[in-house]
Amino acid sequence: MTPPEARRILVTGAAGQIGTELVSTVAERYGPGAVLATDVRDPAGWAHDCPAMQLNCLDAAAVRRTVDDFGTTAVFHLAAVLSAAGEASPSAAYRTNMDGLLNVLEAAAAVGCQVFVPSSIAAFGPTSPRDPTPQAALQRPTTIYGVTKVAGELLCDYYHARFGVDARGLRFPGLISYSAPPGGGTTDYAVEIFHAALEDRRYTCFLRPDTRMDMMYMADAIRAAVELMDAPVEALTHRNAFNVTAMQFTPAELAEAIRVHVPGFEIEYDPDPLRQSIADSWPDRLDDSEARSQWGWQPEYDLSATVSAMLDGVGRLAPVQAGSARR
Ligand code: AKB
Repeated sequence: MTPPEARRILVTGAAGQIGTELVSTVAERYGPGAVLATDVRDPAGWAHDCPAMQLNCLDAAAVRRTVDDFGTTAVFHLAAVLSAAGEASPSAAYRTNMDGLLNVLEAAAAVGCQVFVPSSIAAFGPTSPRDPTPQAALQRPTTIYGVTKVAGELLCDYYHARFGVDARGLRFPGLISYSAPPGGGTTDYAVEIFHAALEDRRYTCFLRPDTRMDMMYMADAIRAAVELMDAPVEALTHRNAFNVTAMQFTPAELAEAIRVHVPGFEIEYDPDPLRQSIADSWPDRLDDSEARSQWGWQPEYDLSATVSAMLDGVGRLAPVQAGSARR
C-alpha cells in the first residue's frame, strides 16, 4: 500500500456528482498537489483547487499518458453514463462505460496503480432477490447501464487475476448530494426534491409514491470509497463490487421527512414510464454484511440526518430562496 505522503490520485469524471466531492475530500486528505481532477468537460468552470485538466477516457493514449505523467498511484474512475441517460443512447453509453474502463485498467496494468470503480444497485435486475439483495446474487439487469456495471465488475476481477491490478469497487445505491447535480439517473429525484422544496415548496416526482429504493448520502459514499481503497488487502476476501447501503425510502417517505423542516411542502406524482420501470427492476435494499465484516463499513447518515444535511447544503447554495422556505 502506498504511504499517504506518496499518494498521487487521478480522478476521472471529476466534474460529476461523485467526482466533485471526492476531489475535495482527497485533496484535503493528501494535499491539493496529490490530486489531478480530470473530466471530458472543460475544466474552466470547476470549483476544484487542485490541478485539473480535460481528459476523454475514450482516448486510450491520452489516458495512458496522463496516468504515467502524473506518477499516478490510484485512479478513481468515475466517468460514466447513468441509467436513464444510457437508455437514450445505449451504444454511446456502452462505449463510454466499457471502453473508458478498459483504457483505465490497461493504463493501471502498465504502471501498477490501484483503481476504484463504482458499480451500482443497477447491476441487479428484476430476477435478483430484492430485499435484501445478497452480495452474491443473480445479476440480470435490464438497462444498458446495468449491463455495463456487471461487465465492469467482471473486467476488474479479470484485470486483477490476469495482470495483478488492484481494482476495487462498491455497488452504490442512489447517491444524494448538493455540490453537483447527478444528471441522468433514476434516483435523481432524491436530489431534485430538495432544490424544489426550498425553491418552490412543491415537487412533481417522476416515480410512484411507493417506489422503495436503496440510498446513501454522498459523505458516506466518499468515505466508503476511500476506506475500501485503504483497506489492507489481507482483510479482503474479494476486492470488487461490495454491496454498501445506508437507508431505504420511498418518495412519499422522503417528502414526509422534508415536511418536518419545510412545512407545507407538497409533492405530486407524474411517473415517467422509463424511469419507473428501471426503478421497479432494482433492489429495495442491498445486504452489505460483507462490506461491514471485511473492511468495517458503517454508514453515518440515516434519512433524518441526510434530510437535515441536504436542506442545509442546498440552502447555502441558494440562500435567498432557502431562507424564505425554512423554519
Ligand atoms: C442511477 O440512478 O442511474 C444511479 C445509480 C443508482 O447507479 N444513481
